Amino acid sequence: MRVLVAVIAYNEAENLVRTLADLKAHGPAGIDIVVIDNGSTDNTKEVAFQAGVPVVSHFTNSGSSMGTVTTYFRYADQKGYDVLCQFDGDGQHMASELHKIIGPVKEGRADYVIGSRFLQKEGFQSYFFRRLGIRLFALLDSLIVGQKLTDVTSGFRAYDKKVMRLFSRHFPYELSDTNQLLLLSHFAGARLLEVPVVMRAREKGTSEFRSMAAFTFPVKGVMNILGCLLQGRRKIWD
Ligand SMILES: Nc1nc2c(ncn2[C@@H]2O[C@H](COP(=O)(O)OP(=O)(O)O)[C@@H](O)[C@H]2O)c(=O)[nH]1
Ligand SMILES: [Mg+2]
Repeated sequence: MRVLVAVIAYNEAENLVRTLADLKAHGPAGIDIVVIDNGSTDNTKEVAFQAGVPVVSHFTNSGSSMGTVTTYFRYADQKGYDVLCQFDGDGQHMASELHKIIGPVKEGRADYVIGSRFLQKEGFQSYFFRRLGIRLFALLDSLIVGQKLTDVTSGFRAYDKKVMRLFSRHFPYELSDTNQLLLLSHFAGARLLEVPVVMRAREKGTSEFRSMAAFTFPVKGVMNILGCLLQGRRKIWD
């Protein structure tokens, strides 16, 4: 099975050096890596080149990390990967934890795996207000999918081929939050699974949720959930 780890990065030159070194030293054997650079204005692209990792670079910044999601789905689908993982370029995710999200997809136990930092409550647990927002959306998403989810904004995820195709071919435009990813996958028939993982705090720079986005995030989230519910179930796997 061919596994692709898509490292998403926007102005992460400083953190990306360590992220790529960690992936090479502690990632599962045989994985391919690609950096999705969201129009960075620093040396992000050069850092990836120097590490010998292929880069897909947006000409301009798409406005949020979700812009990179559409790009990696298309890249992985076009190149025929069997498993695709999202991995943040800011160093919060740990290469040694990758097997936990890849395993269930490889073994055919799940189509969409979320690495949750709240299941074992070890490592970085995020900030109070962010946790509050995550709780609200975890509750709403859990009610809709009929399954308990805890870390619904987690960027540490693995998808199988069907989910890759779903977003690459049926939703080839930019999505605006993870509620959409989860609900549209669920409505299409994906089996979701959360597994416990450990994350670290970001070392340099700030999160995209620590500015105005902290206020727009809940509003956008509720609108996105309503939008997904209006679209309803669409069996568009095949
Ligand atoms: N802020 C921001 N991050 C982006 C963007 N595109 C990709 N990313 C990457 O998305 C990942 C997660 O972003 P981050 O702000 O750390 O969000 P958080 O970890 O959920 O708090 C990081 O690796 C960023 O470099 C973007 O347009 N804005
Ligand atoms: Mg982060």
